[in-house]
Amino acid sequence: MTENENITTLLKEKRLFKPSALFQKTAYLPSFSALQTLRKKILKKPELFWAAEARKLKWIKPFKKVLVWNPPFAQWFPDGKINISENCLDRHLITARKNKAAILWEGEPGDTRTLTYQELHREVCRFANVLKNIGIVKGDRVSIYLPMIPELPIAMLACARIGATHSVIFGGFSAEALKERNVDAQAKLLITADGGYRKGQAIPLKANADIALAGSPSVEKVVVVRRTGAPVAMLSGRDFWWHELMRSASSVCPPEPLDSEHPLFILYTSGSTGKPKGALHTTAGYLTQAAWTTRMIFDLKEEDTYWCTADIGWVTGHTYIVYGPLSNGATVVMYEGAPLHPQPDRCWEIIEKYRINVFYTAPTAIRTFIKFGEEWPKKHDLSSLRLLGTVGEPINPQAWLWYHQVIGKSKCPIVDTWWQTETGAIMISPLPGATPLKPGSATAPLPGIQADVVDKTGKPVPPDQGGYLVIQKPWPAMLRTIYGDPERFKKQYWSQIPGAYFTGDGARKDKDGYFWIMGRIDDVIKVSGHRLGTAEIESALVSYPQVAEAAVVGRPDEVTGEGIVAFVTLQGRTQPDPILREKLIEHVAKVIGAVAKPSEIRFTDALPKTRSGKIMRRLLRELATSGQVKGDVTTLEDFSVLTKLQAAEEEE
Ligand code: 7RM
Repeated sequence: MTENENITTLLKEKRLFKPSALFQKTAYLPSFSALQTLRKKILKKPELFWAAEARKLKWIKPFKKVLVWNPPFAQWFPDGKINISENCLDRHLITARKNKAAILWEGEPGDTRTLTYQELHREVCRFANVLKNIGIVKGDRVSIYLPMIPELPIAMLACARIGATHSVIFGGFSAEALKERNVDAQAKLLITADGGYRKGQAIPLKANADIALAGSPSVEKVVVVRRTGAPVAMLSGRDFWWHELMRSASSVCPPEPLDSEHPLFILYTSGSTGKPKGALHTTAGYLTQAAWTTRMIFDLKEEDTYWCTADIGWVTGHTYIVYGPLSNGATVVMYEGAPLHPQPDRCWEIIEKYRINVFYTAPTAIRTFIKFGEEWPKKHDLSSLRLLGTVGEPINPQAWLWYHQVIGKSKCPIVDTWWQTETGAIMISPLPGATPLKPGSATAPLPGIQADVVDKTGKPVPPDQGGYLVIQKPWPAMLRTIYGDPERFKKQYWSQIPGAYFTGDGARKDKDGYFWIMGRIDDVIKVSGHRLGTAEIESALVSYPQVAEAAVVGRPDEVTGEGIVAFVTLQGRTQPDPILREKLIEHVAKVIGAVAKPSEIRFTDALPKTRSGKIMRRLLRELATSGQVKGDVTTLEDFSVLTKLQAAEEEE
């Protein structure tokens, strides 16, 4: 389905799904009018609402100031002191949660581990002492490059406990990408593993890390978790085994009192230029919004078992596997491997096995499940489910309805949650006991969040007209800056639309005020919910010796949301051939990671450019999508380029 068809379908979507009386009976926010009352109450002073939520956390020193706003720099609860790991762990140990499962982990091969809150606390304290013993102090940056194993949240919480700032790098990223992030963050320590399992294979993380380390001079030490047992090179004096360091580590480690604005983590994300941006998130505001959204949007109850299928290497995993659920004392399922391994019903098997109540996944996963057919979920008892969620990209109404009927048996509300790495936590979403749902719409901004769809001057556009999605007031979990580059932070987010944070997304609001996200308007593409910059992929392609120029565009894809199409021109006399095509695809995987592999490479003699030399990606996008160019071409410098590209299209 093309983008336009999709939007047309969305425009026609008129169905409304109201929360059932049964769901409302136990919901925290049990009716539309309760939501309206809450909205009205906090509309004028949203910061007082967030302050009341913040006070529900455990503080080492309570705050008096709520918000200091020197646009675009915000400080939330700046005079308070708090520790996130204490809020996620210690706080529960004096309640009935102390022996409750915090993490139910399942490895891809089927091995399992359970960590109760008490056990998780012990492991975190011990690893926090390991960090101290090897010289990590408050303020240091720690890179974490791990598979989805319990040591990953343990390492994050241990950093948070002593005030080290973690930078988690998705295990699917390449050595190059890891190196770039180590260097940008000036990380002092790297935590990695011998490997991790994915699709039945052991991914060699330590081997990748070794390549990265050759170019990461700031990294002094490396801690290696044994996961697969694969042989790895250990450099004496630099590399240490996790289990050996843990053996002698004390399990007593009081949480460090940290300023509310202490940097909790950096998470790198793609933007419209080649260099990934390190979104910097801090402590108290982030946790306040993470905790509130987790509780209210997932309507999370003490007895629930909750599963978010994201990888912790992306922001969804940070907020909705680790900090949000654990600060609420929830039981979290964590799965190491691929969703279709060994068979397409692995997810349904896990839901049945752990009797999962709340399930949060991505539209691309849902579309993949649809492709494999209903017989796979039908083999399993999914009756424990009571709430479903989606994140990462717009969900097409067809996929929404399948999810609702086949997985949710028409009784589970679906929360379509819109947010970004930069926003830190969910911003636009239904509240499941209160909001009538329209398939394909993330519905409305949360109470306490002021967002709108505006034109270039910042003026709200009329209903059903497309515009820019902006956020007009600071929110507690917002990124504070781009690590090491406050100017870029200002320019990127706060200078495009007057007086507002620009999300980079296009959207429209319908007559009922429902938000419909229409996708990115900049050069960011989302492949299977993974955010990639076209500029990054282009620079990877151009770093290959025979490539002269490259232009990368996204093309709508039924399953992955978008697919990557690369237009490539070659150096000198190099002739295009299928082997070179394969080599280029592998090269991109090596430079960025397998997630960034182009699904198609088209060789061309020249790229369409404007007179000032800018590549006209819009034309390429049209070409890649529909095979034709119908849009305005008046700024094109050389028409013959386009003619040739179109002719090549017809040949293929
Ligand atoms: C959480 C995450 C952010 C971009 C964002 C949008 C798109 C995310 C939705 C969505 C439509 C949604 N962080 N996006 N959620 N589009 N409906 N519910 O994905 O930084 O990786 O990406 O993802 O374009 O700007 S992210």
